[in-house]
Amino acid sequence: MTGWQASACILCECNCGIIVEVSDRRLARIRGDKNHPASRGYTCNKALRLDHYQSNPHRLRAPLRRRADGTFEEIDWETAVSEIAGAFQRIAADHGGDKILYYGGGGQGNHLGGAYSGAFLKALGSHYRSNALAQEKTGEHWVDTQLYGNHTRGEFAHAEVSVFVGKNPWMSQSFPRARVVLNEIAKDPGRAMIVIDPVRTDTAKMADFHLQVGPGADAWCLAALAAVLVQENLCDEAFLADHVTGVDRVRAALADIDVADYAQRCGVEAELLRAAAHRIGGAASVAVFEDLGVQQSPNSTLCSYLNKMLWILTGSFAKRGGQHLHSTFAPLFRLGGVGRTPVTGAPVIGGLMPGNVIAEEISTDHPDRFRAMLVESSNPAHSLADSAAVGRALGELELLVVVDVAMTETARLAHYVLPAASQFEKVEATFFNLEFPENTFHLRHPLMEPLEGTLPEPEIWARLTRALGVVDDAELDPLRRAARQGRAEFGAAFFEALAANPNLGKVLPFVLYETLGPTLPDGLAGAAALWGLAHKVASTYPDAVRRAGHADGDALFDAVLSSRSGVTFTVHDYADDFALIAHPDGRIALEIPELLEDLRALADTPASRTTAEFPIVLSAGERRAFTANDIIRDPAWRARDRDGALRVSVEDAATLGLFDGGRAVITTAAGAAEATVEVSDAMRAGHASLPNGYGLDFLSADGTLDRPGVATNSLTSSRWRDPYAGTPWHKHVPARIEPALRAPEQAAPEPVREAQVAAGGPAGPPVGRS
Ligand SMILES: Nc1nc2c(c(=O)[nH]1)N[C@H]1C(S)=C(S)[C@@H](COP(=O)(O)OP(=O)(O)OC[C@H]3O[C@@H](n4cnc5c(=O)[nH]c(N)nc54)[C@H](O)[C@@H]3O)O[C@H]1N2
Ligand SMILES: Nc1nc2c(c(=O)[nH]1)N[C@H]1C(S)=C(S)[C@@H](COP(=O)(O)OP(=O)(O)OC[C@H]3O[C@@H](n4cnc5c(=O)[nH]c(N)nc54)[C@H](O)[C@@H]3O)O[C@H]1N2
Ligand code: SF4
Ligand SMILES: [Mo]
Repeated sequence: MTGWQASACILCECNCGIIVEVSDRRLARIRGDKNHPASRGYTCNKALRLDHYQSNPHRLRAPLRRRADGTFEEIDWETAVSEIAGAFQRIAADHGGDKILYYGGGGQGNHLGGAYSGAFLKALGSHYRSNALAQEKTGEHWVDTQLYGNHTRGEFAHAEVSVFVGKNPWMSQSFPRARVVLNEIAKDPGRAMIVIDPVRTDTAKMADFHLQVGPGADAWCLAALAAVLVQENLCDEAFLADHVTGVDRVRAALADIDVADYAQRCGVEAELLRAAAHRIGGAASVAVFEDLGVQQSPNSTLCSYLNKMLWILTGSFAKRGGQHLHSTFAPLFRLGGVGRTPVTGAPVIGGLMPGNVIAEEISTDHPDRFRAMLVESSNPAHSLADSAAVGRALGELELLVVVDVAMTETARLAHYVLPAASQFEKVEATFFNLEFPENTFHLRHPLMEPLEGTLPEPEIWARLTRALGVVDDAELDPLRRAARQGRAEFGAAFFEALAANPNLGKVLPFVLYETLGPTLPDGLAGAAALWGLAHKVASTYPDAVRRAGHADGDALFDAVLSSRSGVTFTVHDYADDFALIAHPDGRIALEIPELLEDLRALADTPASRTTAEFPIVLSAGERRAFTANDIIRDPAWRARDRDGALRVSVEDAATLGLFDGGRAVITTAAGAAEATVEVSDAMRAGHASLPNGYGLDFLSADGTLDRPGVATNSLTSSRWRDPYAGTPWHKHVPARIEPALRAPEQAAPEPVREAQVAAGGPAGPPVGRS
């Protein structure tokens, strides 16, 4: 295959469309794809370096089985599939299928595999699961569920006032064309940006109002903002009367707040805070984005609740530039109430247990402990709090199977490692479809054949599910025949087969892959599961799907298959927001009693959680220009910040005796690590930050092991978490920082790596980057 081909960047949830020139299996040249309906040619600096993912020397090339001495041997796929299926069946028979825990299911760019592993797990009777969303979004989801039953997204491209709470979109992106949109807001005197962040981030520098809160003090700041709205009559009373219930109790709680006192406690000048509240209250539209700065800090769930007050009290809903409910191609969370984990009784929200309790749910003699774990496209041994405890727990499992493209920290602990084809070698897609009024879905076609020895996940899961023997293959023959006849025939046969054998319903994606899959165009068999989803989408949002130009589910499925750059699958009217509220009365239910109690308790709660022993707040895992979770392992992909510097304030540097480029030791309750120091006037005194995605092992071509930067979760503790959602407080780790005693290490010179960057990189300036 040659020439420019459409695909997408896989480094954050935006999944910007790119076009790629492939040469010798490398992503030789990369540009933004102007035909992508959401990104329209935009990329950030990171997309151009994706070949460091594709051509990573750590790529797995054969299934691996661990020997008794801890080393691995290569085995063939047949052996791997039969042994793994057999081992899981034994665990299910001995202890029950619910003792098998599933972690992952997709990173920033790949969610198709997770659609199929679900069938394998269901067939085994496994239902407990977790992934990174339970390290960030489950608290917000719990709040969303009670308020309106769905996820919301701000329409920043048109919002008069954009509010970013613990969110640095200049670096972390997360909504379409983020830097273009931020520049437009900054340039337009009629619009405003409010940033709530202890750090003067690149986004904060562009803001009209930077509320530089003390770390962890957001609850007081947000409560005061909402209080000003209530106390100074800035609410949209007509909207509240028509569309919101439970307002009175909320209003009463906010009316009591001493704004000046709360402003002081959160470290923001009362006048600035009031001015920001008035800007919100006077705007025609307000959109709010909360992210890790609050989701991974104390009072996280309360903060999720409070920041939603800003747009609900001002009625910034169901109108251009406001906050919106939106369609989904496939939901990221399961519906239903809050469950409990078997050992610690931790909350299971949206079907996900907190990552922070996983080690405790394994390392115990409790009869209901997890015995086996399946990890797909995730690196929990590195990304979960308290890596040491997680590593020990994974080591105690009777069976650990990892599916990944690379030999990760987690894979090294596994009994079996299965090598997946990369995201550019198979059909892929994500379900990060979160926009309104127009929502898009992008099925990426393979750019090349899978690397020899690897398989796409849909094929891996089909082989494993087949090996379980839960479906009689002959039963699928009528469906195979119908699929060859046509889509309509297949649809009819499919529902007939389901009615006749409800067991097929348990393994639907598998059935679709086995029957419809072979009839799909070259290399797209893995898209078969989307047929069912396309029908679901068309029946859930019939008008919006038709407005987007798709007559029905089959038409939508065909459009998804044939469009190389992505399709718009729903086009909503603003009024549709009301219909997307899940509550039977169609109203937002503002009162959440537990959280109102917490709101009242703020008056008597100290904001600081540091101690004399650990006086500095460490943000463990900041997004920077060259971080991308654990997706790219080769440190050469970074054009700068190779060591992942520890950023400290000018004041702290002076007091602690730290200097730019020097080394510091960071000690927390969980552990200690050494980092290179960067003294930064963007940091507040008492606050320091380390980037995410560092401290990964990298074995270079010449066999030397490299592990630049700090693996942040060597410093985090699993008990340090939100009481409602169990989400970690990674952004708020009390720490002690001291100059390292030994001489600063010389940064290793890396001529070879620079050459690799050149080969993988240049494609002109990034489109859309200013
Ligand atoms: N470059 C890059 N982009 C990414 C990623 C990446 O790895 N690299 N990862 C993607 C993923 S998985 C995610 S979840 C998103 C996350 O995106 P963000 O949440 O924007 O990323 P962070 O930098 O982790 O945290 C955001 C901000 O929180 C601030 N913060 C720290 N403590 C506090 C506090 O107490 N209060 C407040 N208000 N703010 C605080 C930090 O200073 C930081 O600016 O980014 C996505 N985009
Ligand atoms: N201390 C601290 N910890 C954090 C955070 C923090 O800010 N601070 N952030 C948290 C957040 S928000 C997130 S999202 C998580 C992210 O942490 P994880 O959920 O562990 O995900 P990633 O780091 O993105 O790892 C993705 C894995 O997928 C693999 N992969 C890539 N492509 C494919 C493929 O096609 N198939 C398969 N099977 N595998 C593939 C990569 O090799 C990599 O191992 O980290 C969390 N942990
Ligand atoms: S914003 Fe940047 S990292 Fe995110 S998908 Fe787009 S190009 Fe990739
Ligand atoms: Mo994330």
